[in-house]
Amino acid sequence: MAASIMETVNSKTMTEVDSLVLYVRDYCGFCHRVLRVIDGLGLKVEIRNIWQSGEAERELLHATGRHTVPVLRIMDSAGDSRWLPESGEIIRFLEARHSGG
Ligand SMILES: N[C@@H](CCC(=O)N[C@@H](CS)C(=O)NCC(=O)O)C(=O)O
Repeated sequence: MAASIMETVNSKTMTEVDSLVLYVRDYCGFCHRVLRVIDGLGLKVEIRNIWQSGEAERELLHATGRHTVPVLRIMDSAGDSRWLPESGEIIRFLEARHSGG
């Protein structure tokens, strides 16, 4: 998993990775951990709450087959999405993106 994250970071310039979406729900400590990092780094990330949006829930379920959050969706300029589960991996990705790496 770690290698694939770094592949994502390294194989695309940051301008090619054009949008990030974080799937979360209420009462999720792991989600809050990621949200705090996003806030701290000042990153622009769209938040989709799967308990508040049936559409968001369906998107997540379709992509991952599970309701587990947080999951980061990395959408590139070609319209392709990569889905990154695991709060620790998401935080590493966001920190690498923030540092331009
Ligand atoms: N190892 C995962 C744990 C994520 C996790 O346990 N999320 C909880 C909410 S805090 C969840 O979505 N549980 C419901 C489920 O897995 O269906 C991570 O670090 O992101």
